[in-house]
Amino acid sequence: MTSMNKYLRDLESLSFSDLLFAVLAGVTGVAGSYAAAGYTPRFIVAPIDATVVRLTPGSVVTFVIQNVGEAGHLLHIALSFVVAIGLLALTAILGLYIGQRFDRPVVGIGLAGVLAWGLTSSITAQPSLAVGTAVPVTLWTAIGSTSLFSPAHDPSRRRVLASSAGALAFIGASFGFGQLLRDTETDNSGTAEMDDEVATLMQDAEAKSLGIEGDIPGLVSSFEEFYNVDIAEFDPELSPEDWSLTITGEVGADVTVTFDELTDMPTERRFVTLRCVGEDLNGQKLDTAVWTGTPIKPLLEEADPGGECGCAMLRAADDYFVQFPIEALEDGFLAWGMNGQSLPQSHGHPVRVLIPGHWGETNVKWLSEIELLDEEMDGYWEQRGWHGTGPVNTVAKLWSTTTLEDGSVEIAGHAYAGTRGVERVEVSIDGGETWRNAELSEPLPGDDVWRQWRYEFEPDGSHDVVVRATDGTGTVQPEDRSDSFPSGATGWVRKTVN
Ligand SMILES: Nc1nc2c(c(=O)[nH]1)N[C@H]1C(S)=C(S)[C@@H](COP(=O)(O)O)O[C@H]1N2
Ligand SMILES: [Mo]
Repeated sequence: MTSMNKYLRDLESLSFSDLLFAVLAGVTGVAGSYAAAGYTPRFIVAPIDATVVRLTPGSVVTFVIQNVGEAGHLLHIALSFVVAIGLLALTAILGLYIGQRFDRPVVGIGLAGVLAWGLTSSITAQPSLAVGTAVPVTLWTAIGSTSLFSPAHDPSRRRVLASSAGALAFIGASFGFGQLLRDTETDNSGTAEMDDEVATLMQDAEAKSLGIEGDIPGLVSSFEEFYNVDIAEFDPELSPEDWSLTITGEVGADVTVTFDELTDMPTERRFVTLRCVGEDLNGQKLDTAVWTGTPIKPLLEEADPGGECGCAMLRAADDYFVQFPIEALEDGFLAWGMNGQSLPQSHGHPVRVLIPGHWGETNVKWLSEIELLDEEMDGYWEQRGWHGTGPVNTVAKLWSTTTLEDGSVEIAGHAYAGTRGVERVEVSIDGGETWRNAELSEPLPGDDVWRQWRYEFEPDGSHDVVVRATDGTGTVQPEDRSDSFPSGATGWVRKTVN
């Protein structure tokens, strides 16, 4: 016990300069990892971030989505950086302490390097890339030790300045290097040639897009426009060779399909629209692409689903999971292409599923497993309070307002009602008193596609503009407003136009 106390007293004797060098070790260690791995799942912050996301209580996630919104992911990524820096700083502290305690600086320096390397390799499972972290940590522990064992012991201002400048230069260089890796490595899309059939569909969409003056997507969203919702900051990196899908659980027989087997199945191209349950009423998490893939039904039939609940859990390589009825899954489409290119990493490379007319969260990216269940279970978002596994709500967006050269006003947007289809969009310029039909784009082939609408009027002072859609069953989009949480936003989009 007494010796323990003695160690603790020694620990207290660690000076401000020790802490400074430890923090420099932590920060440059993270930078070194970035230089070696880029902004990929192999970067030390990535697995830490995945753990932070997994451990964050659902109520906190929901609060952040509702109150912080898009910037919310900055909170968990910042926390993950701090954790990574702190862990590496600890290895340096330990090295400094041991070196000082036993008067063996070299042992302490070596220890810090080995610990930093071991820690990074065990977190990232990348022993060789972990050297990128170990080197700067070792270096700063060494510099810290020399200052300790120098007679002056106290770092002069000049020394601190020089150290900080050195660290900054290192971080700068690492950043440049990591960025270079990021640019060269991550883009595994764009390998496939656009086939004729996709090209024809894209031309069809182009031809049917309304000539809208305002700056809004056409009937097909480009890769730059297409929204993204990911539970993880770092997308899984899967090559087609690594990928397979297993259908398991309450089945007659497990079925596993590889990428080559999948793409040998009958190939189709489909327009499909996706919409996130978490978006605002007039939000932009609503997009459409031409997807290349194959229907899931033959694979499901081969597995011969059983199970009491008639439901399935889908799982993905990023540990995402969602459960919904087999009935919806049966109409699913396994997609490996998007707008004529192989599926981009951020949209689920190499394979995702598309579930017609259902909220985005059922459209699992990086799909790895389908488990048929006996009992219903919550998925990732349902555990966090959302109800987003069913069919989408009907909505007409008002995405652009443009004053034309002749002084009239053009308003325009997109409308979507899942598999019910959009039959009509109406506009009121007097707050809902009177309604007029908007111009609608010709429907595209497919039973889960949005349409564009456009309306022009002569302004007369200020107008309370309202829009609403009617779906293919004749049901008008409900007027009652509700937030997106938990079941998707409802109500009519309104906007004051002067
Ligand atoms: N594996 C995985 N699949 C996922 C998600 C995810 O985070 N991980 N997000 C879901 C949600 S909430 C939505 S709205 C859509 C978004 O698809 P996109 O990013 O291709 O637009 O993907 C769904 N599929
Ligand atoms: Mo979503």
